[in-house]
Amino acid sequence: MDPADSKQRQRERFHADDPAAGPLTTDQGVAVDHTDDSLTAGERGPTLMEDFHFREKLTHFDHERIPERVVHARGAGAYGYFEPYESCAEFTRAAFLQDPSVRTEVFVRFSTVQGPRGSADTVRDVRGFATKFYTSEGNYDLVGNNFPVFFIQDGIKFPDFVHAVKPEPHNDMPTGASAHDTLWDFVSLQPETLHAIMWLMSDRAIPRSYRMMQGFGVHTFRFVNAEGRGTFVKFHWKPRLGVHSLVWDEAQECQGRNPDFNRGDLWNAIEAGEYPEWELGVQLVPEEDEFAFDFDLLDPTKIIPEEQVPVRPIGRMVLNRNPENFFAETEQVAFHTANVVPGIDFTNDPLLQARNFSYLDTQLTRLGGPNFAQLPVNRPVAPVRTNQRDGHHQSAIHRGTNYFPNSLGGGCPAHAGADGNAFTHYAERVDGHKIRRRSPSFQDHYSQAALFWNSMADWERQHIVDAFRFELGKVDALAVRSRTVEQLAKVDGELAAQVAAGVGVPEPAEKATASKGTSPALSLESLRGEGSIRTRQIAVLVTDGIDPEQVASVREVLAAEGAIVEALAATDGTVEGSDGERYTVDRALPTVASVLYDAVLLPGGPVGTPPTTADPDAMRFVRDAYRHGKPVGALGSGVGIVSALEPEGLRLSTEFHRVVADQGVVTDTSPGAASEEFTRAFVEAVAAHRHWNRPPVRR
Ligand code: HDD
Repeated sequence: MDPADSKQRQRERFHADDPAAGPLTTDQGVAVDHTDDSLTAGERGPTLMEDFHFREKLTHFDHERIPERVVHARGAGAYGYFEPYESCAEFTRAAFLQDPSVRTEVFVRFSTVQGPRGSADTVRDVRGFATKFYTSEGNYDLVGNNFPVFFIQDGIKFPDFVHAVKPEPHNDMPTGASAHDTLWDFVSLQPETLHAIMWLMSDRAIPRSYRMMQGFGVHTFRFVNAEGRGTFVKFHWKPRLGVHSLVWDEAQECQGRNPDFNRGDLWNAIEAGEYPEWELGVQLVPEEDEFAFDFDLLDPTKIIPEEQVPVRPIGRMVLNRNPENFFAETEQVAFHTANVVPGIDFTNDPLLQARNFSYLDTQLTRLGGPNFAQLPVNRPVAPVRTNQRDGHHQSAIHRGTNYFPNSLGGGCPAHAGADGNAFTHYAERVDGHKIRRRSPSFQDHYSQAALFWNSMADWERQHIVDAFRFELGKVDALAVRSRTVEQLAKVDGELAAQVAAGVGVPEPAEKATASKGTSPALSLESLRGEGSIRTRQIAVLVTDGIDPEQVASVREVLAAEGAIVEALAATDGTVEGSDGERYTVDRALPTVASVLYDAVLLPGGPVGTPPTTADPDAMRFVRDAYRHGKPVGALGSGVGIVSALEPEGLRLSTEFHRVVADQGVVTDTSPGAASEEFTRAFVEAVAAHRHWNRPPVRR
């Protein structure tokens, strides 16, 4: 039996399938013959208190909701496994990092932070990336985000920060958005937010897919090996598919077209057997190098640039199973930074220290008492033997004694012996005065914000400027806009000037650019992944008269490369091909939009077919795809559709009967089946994800 299945087998014990035979019953098992009408005094009379079935049904329903998470309320989760590439015994004694042949099951929950449970997926926000490893030594939770830095340095500021970013207290607006006065008021007064704010304004805050984003443990943690030697460690998750993002205009449209864009993408990929995969990497810093950096390792607003300490890959995680019940699993899962296993320990990062208090505390309320570790998704696969008893929702019938030491229970459970695998806290020497003061080593808030800015490609910078202009443009208090721009001027003068010009405030006089070199690893340009087009959604716009051979020739290649191809037409049903046959349409254009696809292909009809510019939905589709930097392929008379957009600013270079690939627009006016050259160029354009070297298109 595969030990990696132990969590799945444990879950099966909790499946509650209705028995195949037998009638509907009450919670007490009494058969119910009629659940459609209440018990009333006469046909038109009042409902009777006596109706216990009515009362039980309504009472249960009335209590079906639990408090949503105060942050990260909206999420999507999946099960999978982790396996190390090799033993990490040199650095840590954590059992799940020792043996490449041992798989450890995991549950991962991705989330947005600001919005409530029912908010849209594609908002501008940090994404949570929380992993629960069900290890043989107990649960280990790596509760990370898709940014490597946080907005504040000390957890005592967390309520302030969250109050500022959440909807405003008087009117509960805006939902799922940071573009409002209170957040920017806080930012402008609290420069430690700036580095994370740069990430928030970048395309990292609008991921194309949970499967295409990085994860970070953020804090410096500590590995401890069997000899008790500590090594500082930062955790990185890197997606196999590369890191890809949406563009802001598209992300906003997606919020309406498909609010479940990211959770649906994760669910569908797993159902289709396209299991998302991440590599776990670590940056290791020997303890003697603690002070070798120009920032403090304990400061969670700082990264260790990868060029300074390379990320060492240590294993991979695959998500291969969707939950069976959203509430039972994804909603009730409880992560906690203090869920560590022997070999992984904390540092004195004041944000981490606060988190180690907060998660258990919040779960007591959210999950209604102290027994939530018994919920199937939270149960460790390692044996649990505690003297903790009673409390709300205790579902076990414990027998025997419940205190230590005892003789009446045979002394059980006893302390783990010296040779056992007990967790022993790292014996760090600590001494100092009690003070309430931020360490002077935490004071530089600008250098790494500048490092991030310096490391961006031109198009990434443009997107950052646009994001600042959008966000601050929604701020009513002009003083807040100005103060924020003044802060930006301490990061980079050019950035501040461009933002100032967009939001109607004066350019700051003082521009002390905190130039700090570059870290190429921060740019999305360096994170494209393996260049595959697997699971990319490609729309093929078809209409009557289409050349079926042309469609089939491209479709076959795209499908073989793992892309998901859908034929869209003005209406559902079928279209008539140029051969007189009818071909099935996958979706009607009015039910979808370009923002739901990664690329668009426009096949044509036989020689002489006029371009299909008539359908306004099709024209909008192509224009949006182009505007959002997406690959556009056109064949035969389909090229006519693309060229019809030229007056709108689209630059198109086509040559008669030749494949031309320019700025992600791939064309060939030849009739008949697509050439290999065309399909190769189109696949390459899709693999590149987006093309930013296009001139702007009129909106
Ligand atoms: Fe937190 C949830 C990640 C700082 C307090 N946090 C939560 C979740 C993630 C993170 C991914 C959702 C877990 C899930 O899916 O259930 N939080 C982070 C990261 C942080 C961070 C990466 C900084 C490095 N958090 C942070 C601080 C505090 C909290 C400083 C409080 C002092 N976080 C919470 C919480 C939540 C939470 C209030 C809400 C629901 C929950 O814990 O279970 O306790």
